[in-house]
Amino acid sequence: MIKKAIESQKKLSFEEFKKEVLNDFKIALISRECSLLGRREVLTGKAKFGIFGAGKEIPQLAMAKAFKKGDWRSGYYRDQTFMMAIGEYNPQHFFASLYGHADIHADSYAAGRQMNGHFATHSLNEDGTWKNLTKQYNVSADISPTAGQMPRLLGLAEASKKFRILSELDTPNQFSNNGNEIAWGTIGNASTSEGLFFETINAAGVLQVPMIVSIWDDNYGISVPAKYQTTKESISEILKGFQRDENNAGYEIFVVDGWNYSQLVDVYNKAAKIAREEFVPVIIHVKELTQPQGHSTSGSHERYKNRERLEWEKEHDCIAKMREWILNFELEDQEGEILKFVESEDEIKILEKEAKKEVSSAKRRAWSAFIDPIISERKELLELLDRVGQKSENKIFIEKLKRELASIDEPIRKNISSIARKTLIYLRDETFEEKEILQEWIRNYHAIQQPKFSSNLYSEQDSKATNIVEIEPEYDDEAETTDARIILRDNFDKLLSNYKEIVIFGEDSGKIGDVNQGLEGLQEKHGIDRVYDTGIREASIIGQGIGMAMRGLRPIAEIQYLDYIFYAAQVLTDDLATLRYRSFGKQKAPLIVRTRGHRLEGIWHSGSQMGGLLSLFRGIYILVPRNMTKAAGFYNTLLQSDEPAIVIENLNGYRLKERIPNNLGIFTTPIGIVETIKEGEDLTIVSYGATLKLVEEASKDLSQIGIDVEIIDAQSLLPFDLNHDVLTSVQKTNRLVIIDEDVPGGASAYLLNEIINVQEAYFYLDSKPITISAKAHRPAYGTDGDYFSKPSINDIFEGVYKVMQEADPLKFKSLY
Ligand SMILES: Cc1ncc(C[n+]2csc(CCOP(=O)(O)OP(=O)(O)O)c2C)c(N)n1
Ligand SMILES: [Mg+2]
Repeated sequence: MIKKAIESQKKLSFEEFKKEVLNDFKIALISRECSLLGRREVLTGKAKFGIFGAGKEIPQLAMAKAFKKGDWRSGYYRDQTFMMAIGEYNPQHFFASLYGHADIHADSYAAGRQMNGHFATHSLNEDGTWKNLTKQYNVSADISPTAGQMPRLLGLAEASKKFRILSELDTPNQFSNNGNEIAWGTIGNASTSEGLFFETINAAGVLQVPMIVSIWDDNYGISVPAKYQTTKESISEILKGFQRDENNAGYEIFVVDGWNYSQLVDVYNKAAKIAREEFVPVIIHVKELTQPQGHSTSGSHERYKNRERLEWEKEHDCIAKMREWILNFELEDQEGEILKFVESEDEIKILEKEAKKEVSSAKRRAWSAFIDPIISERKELLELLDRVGQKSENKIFIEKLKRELASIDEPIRKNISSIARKTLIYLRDETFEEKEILQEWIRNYHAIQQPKFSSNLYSEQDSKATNIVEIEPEYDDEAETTDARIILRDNFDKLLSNYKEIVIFGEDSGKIGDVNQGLEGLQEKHGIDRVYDTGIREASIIGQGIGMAMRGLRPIAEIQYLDYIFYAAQVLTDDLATLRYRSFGKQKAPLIVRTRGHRLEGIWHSGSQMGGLLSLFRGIYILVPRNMTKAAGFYNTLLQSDEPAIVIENLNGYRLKERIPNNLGIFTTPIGIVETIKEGEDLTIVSYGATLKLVEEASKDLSQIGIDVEIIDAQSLLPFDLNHDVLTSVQKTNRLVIIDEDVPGGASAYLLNEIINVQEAYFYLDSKPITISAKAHRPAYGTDGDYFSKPSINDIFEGVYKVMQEADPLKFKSLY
């Protein structure tokens, strides 16, 4: 084994090998010391919460050795040693993130937005352009939900395959070197109980992508032991069916003890070779790990581990084991000389001392970088409050607030801001110059501090999707009308030709060209690697898209029906929607999700659950084109930008007739802009999607009795009406009705809030604004089910009529 380890070190001379081993050991010691001191920082109140990598150090050293520039990691909160070993993390950084230092230069992973232990590298330059990802280590930004890292991992691995086999893509480029990159996943043993783990494992086996999943097995998930987590208490045991053989592609599976440094180095080298060269996914089950400090700072493991287990963990602590190995290591060379890593234990003790010292001085540096600016902000405010107090009749109260702020040992910005704002309450009846200075100080303080916590939900670059200008569709004089799906199909054809980085995939998207044939014939034309079928697994379809988009491809992931998006909703809301925000704009995944919904019939085929999506998917654009030309225009817009979006096509619109534009692939539908599709004087109706057709029908009936409505198509729900065109309309009509087929209080309530609260249309209303929506239950099946569940033309007519009747009861007599 030792011989092998030496060979696998590429026959380094013993001195070099020794240096590397001791260097690795030192990294492990530093990492452990961080965990120990980190816990203390939480217990003494300097940090709020901590989750650390203690007990998992040694396998991460081995993984780091096999991890090359250009590779990607999608992992979880235990990987601090790996991050240190690849040089992307140091103790000062560790403490900065523990303190929640809201500065990207201090906490370069998340600018204080994430709990510690959530890692990320920077894929983007300051101006939002891509860095050369082949020249750096890449760590996709971690998320907290257990196994949430798995779907994205699949896409990161699949990207390598695309870069290797798609002849259209020239490599090497800034994203890939002929697809040589491995996507490395890490996951805790208990998290493998999640559906996302199994779904991803199956999908990667089908796809045969260069993915290596390490399972850090410490026998527990917080307090719950393997007996309650995993059949046979062994994940590698139950995954055996995935093992490849002569007849079938599958996985290579390794099982290794987490404290055995030399064996780990050997396994990781082998695994990397298989994944990189053969494109075979690999599982490494790393057993016998421990958790010497318990799960996190919020609890102690003595509560749920018995004495034997605690004893066992002490004996099998991977650092203790490596220490023992280093001490006892002896190798006889050809001349019969005994080679050793250390002459005596003292050398190890020196390393241990150095690690302690390094970590504690890094901690002090991180703390002062964190607290010093806050202290000087407090000082500035205290001086100002002093001046304000001198002038105010409420001096006593202001002095009290001042003392309160001054007495806080370790102030945070909340303390500063809230004392400043409370002071203003005492000054409300007074006027003097210092009060104005204080008001200005508070405004400035918030202008500086708020973006630290709220920026980068969407792109803030000039290239953002809402900046893409509208290009209208153009038509030849003799333009034919056709089934609308043809417009989509021919537009996708143009896009696939124009953008070599596009891949489109989903259930039935390949061979038959999707269930509504919007991709008909495109697999034949553009190849099975660009337009393709997937298994029925919505969450990992989205993961494929996220991972590939993070690596410079332009995936269009299809969710067959909007009703089934909830299988992927966790991935969309936790991963895609937060990516730009949680990485402080340093990572992006411009994924386009294509789906279809609205107005079909039945509990699971009516696709109108917009309110839920609007709440959960902030960070993703939500677009609801009323026809296929509009939809095609949205795809064209999105591909000119770099932000994620969901486009919800109209399920019953594919066979309706539309004219074919002559500028397919070019015309754009602007994002965040409404369209007035009928002008009118009496009342403004805002609606979207398939319901618009009913609104148009009802408006004809209304006009026959002298009610002239203006109809506005929202088109884009997130964001909505950036130009406030609805407000302009309400200023004219003074009445507002919002109509959709979502539940009461769903998307219609969202639109009402936008129009009344944000646009402040209430100033101009002469009637109560109303919403006309579906019933609270899911829509029943069939035409009657639809009629009695969703707003009908009668409902729309009567709803609008009632508003007019209340306004002018003499002219419009009650219907009932
Ligand atoms: C979806 C989800 N459920 C619950 C949690 C709370 N939680 C955080 S870590 C954890 C246990 C994970 O155990 P394991 O995967 O074995 O990793 P370990 O912490 O042992 O390394 C749980 C239940 C979570 N983060 N996400
Ligand atoms: Mg565990």
